[in-house]
Amino acid sequence: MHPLDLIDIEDMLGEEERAIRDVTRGIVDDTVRPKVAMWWEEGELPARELMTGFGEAGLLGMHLEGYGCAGTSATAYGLAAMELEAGDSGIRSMVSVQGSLAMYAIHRFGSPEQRERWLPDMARGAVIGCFGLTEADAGSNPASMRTYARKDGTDWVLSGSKMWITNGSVADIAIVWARTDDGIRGFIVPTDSPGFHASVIHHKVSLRASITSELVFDDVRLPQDALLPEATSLGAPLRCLNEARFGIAFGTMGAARECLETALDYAATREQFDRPISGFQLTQRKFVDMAVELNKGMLLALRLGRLKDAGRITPEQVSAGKLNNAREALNIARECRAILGGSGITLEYPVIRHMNNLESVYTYEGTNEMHTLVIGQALTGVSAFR
Ligand code: TGC
Ligand code: FAD
Repeated sequence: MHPLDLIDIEDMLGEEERAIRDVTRGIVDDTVRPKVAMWWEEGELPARELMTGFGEAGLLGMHLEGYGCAGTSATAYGLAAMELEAGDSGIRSMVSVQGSLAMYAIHRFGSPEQRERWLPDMARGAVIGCFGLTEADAGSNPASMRTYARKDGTDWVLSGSKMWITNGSVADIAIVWARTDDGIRGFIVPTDSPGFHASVIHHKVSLRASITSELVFDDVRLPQDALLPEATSLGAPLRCLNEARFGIAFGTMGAARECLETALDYAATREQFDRPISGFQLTQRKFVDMAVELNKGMLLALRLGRLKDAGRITPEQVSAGKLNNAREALNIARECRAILGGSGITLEYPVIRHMNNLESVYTYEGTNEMHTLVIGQALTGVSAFR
């Protein structure tokens, strides 16, 4: 049994779930771990090459049915997200945005023709998607978005901008959410459309092994069949977010596990006051608290997986997973960083990279406060957002 698996969670996984997790771990070992610190330092990564590899491995939109998708259980998808994020949150993000946001939007809200046109290529990683909901002035409150699509004959004309868009500058298509005279609607926007501009956001000190972009739509003309017919209100993008938030509940536990493993190894050999620092009671208390939180977070994620596979998961339950596991993973990463002392501030160890990444994870897909208010509303029946 893995020493961090205090309560034998392994025993709760099915054979196929373990196999998918182990294969994903192997892919991360081979293609991510050896280079990710360099990508993070340089702020650049071979996104297209990675996406093709993840597509070949069946990781893109893996929990979706048909159209070349692997059709695995939600739990297996979560376990894969955990392994990807043990490599780097940016790598998990790349896969989440492709599968849980862009592909899911088309799968759930697209026409049969749109699904046939885009999903098989996206599952292979040959077409990269991004998901544009957030704007510079509409983050936690996407209902206040200003991007507007007006009808012009049978066409649509899209104007406005989106901010903080993962995969934005490398994407072939963008799922763009826009205000229309008929409420908030979603559009599949080829990124080579005239008037579409994407620019990379530089100077990030978090999620550096991930492409984050600003998108600008300068009267982008789209045919009628760019519209996602089944997405008829803000509820549609929020439903997509549930998918990605679910993956984050698992993924963050991967980042936390990696930090904890690193700190345990380090503390076993690092000596001060003539003994390994792992022998100090204060250090052991930290390890115990972190390992217990990791196991609780894993249990929570797994429970969400089982609920999702049974078709019974609710948005509030997903919020509980995202809220708790992003928060606790960040706490674990910070504590592990401290255990590594001065060595903890370098990229020689993965801990500070995970710690800085988790600041983004804490904020995106609904901040800690948004998920608190979602659960608060479920508990009290009172909305405290506005
Ligand atoms: P509200 O009036 O409550 O709801 C509007 C409609 O949506 C429905 N709804 C949901 N449906 C499914 N899942 C959910 N989680 C839902 N939340 C709400 C709701 O029932 C209603 O339906 P209907 O039929 O009555 O119209 O909306 P609100 O404007 O008050 O907002 C609620 C709030 C604050 C919870 C929502 O705006 C929110 O979640 N804000 C956070 C925004 C956010 O998370 N943005 C993420 C952008 S994408 C991203 O960050 C990608 S990061 C990369 C990666 O994933 O790796
Ligand atoms: P704000 O909404 O301005 O919030 C600022 C602070 O105010 C937060 O602490 C927040 O919790 C708090 N706050 C706001 N309202 C309330 C309230 N009612 N009560 C209490 N506190 C409140 N978006 C996409 O659409 N697609 C992507 O692919 C994507 N990728 C991202 C990648 C990265 C690296 C990052 C950092 C962000 C990404 N986002 C993406 C955007 C992300 O979803 C938003 O940053 C997030 O939703 C928060 O919005 P904001 O940054 O505008 O912060």
